[in-house]
Amino acid sequence: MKKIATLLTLLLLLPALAAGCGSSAIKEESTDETVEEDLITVGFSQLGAESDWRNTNTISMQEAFTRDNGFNLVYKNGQQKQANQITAVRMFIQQGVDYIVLAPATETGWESVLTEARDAGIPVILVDRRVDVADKTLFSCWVGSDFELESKKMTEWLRKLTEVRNISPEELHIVNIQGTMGSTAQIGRTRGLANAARENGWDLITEVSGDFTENKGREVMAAMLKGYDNINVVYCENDNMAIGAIDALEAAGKRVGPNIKNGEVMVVSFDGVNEKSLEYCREGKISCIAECNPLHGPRVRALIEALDKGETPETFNYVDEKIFSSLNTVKSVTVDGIEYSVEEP
Ligand code: GZL
Repeated sequence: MKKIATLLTLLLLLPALAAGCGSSAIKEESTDETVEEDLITVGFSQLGAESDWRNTNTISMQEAFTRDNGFNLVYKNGQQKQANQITAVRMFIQQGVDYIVLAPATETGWESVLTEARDAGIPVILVDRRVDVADKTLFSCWVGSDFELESKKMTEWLRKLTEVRNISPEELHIVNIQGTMGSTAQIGRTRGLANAARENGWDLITEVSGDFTENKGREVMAAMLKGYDNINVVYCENDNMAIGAIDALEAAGKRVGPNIKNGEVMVVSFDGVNEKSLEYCREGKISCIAECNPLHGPRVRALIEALDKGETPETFNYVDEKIFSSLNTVKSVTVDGIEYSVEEP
C-alpha cells in the first residue's frame, strides 16, 4: 500500500533537511520533485550525529533505502534532541509516508507521537535504541544490539584478564564514562558494569555521562582525574569518549595501557567503528572493545519489505557482535553459556 506524498509537503521538507545535515560523510537524500508511485516512501528520524557509530548507522540506512532499491528516503537529523525527532515524525505523518523508521535518542516520551503514527496507519520500525511504552502495538519491530550482553562480554574479559595476571579484585579502581543518560545503550552498559563490580568486588569509584561524544569524554576524564588519584580502569561506553579520555589521561601525564600492576591506566570501550579506536586497540592503548554493530540498513530494509508483503516479521531483531583485543591473554569469554572468541581488532 503506498501513500502518495504530496509534492508541496516534499518541497517544504527540503530546507529543513538541508539545515539538519550532520556530517559531510552523510549524504542528504534529495527528495525528488516528481514522486514515482511505485516507490516505498520511508521517513527516517535519526537522533543525531554525535559519534562515528551514529554516522555509520545513518550511511547504512541511506545505502539501503535508495531509489534503485525501490525506496524514497526522507531523512531527518534530530541533532540529539527528542523534540526535533517528534517534530520529524509528525512531519512524516502529515506527509503520508508509507513507513517511519525511528532511532530514538532516549527511551521515554514517545507514547503520544507513536500513537499518532499508529492512528494514521503508518507502521513504525525502531532501530538501535528502544522506547519504553506500555502499548507494544505502537511499533511493528526493532533492530539493534543487546547492550547488557555487550557489557557482560566486556566485564567477563576484564575478570579473566585480572585472573590470568594475578590482579586481585580489590586492586581494580574503575570509573565509568557513560553514554547519553536514558538511552538504551547507556542503561545496558552501565547496568552490566555495576552488576559485575558488585559480583566481583571491584571498586566502582564513580560514573559520569560523556554523552557519547569525544569532547565530553575528554572533559569528564579530566574532571575525574582532579577528583581521584587511584583510577586504574576507565570503562568508556563508546569509542569517541574513549579517544577523548585517552587525550585527557596523557595530558595529565598518565601512561595508558593494560599493565595496571606497573602503573598504567587501562581503557576499555564499546563500538569498534572508529578507525582511531581500532588503531588504539591494536596498539594496546584501548585494551578491549566490545563491538556494537551499526549496519542496520539491510535488516531494516528486509523488515519493511516483509511488512509491505503483508508478512509479520519478528518483533525484536538482534545483530551479531564480536569482542576485540590485541592482548592475547584472554582467548574467549563465556556469557550465559555461550562462548565468544576474542578477536584481533
Ligand atoms: C549503540 C548506540 C550508541 C553507540 C554510540 O547502539 O546507540 O550511540 O554506542 C552512539 O557510539 O552514539
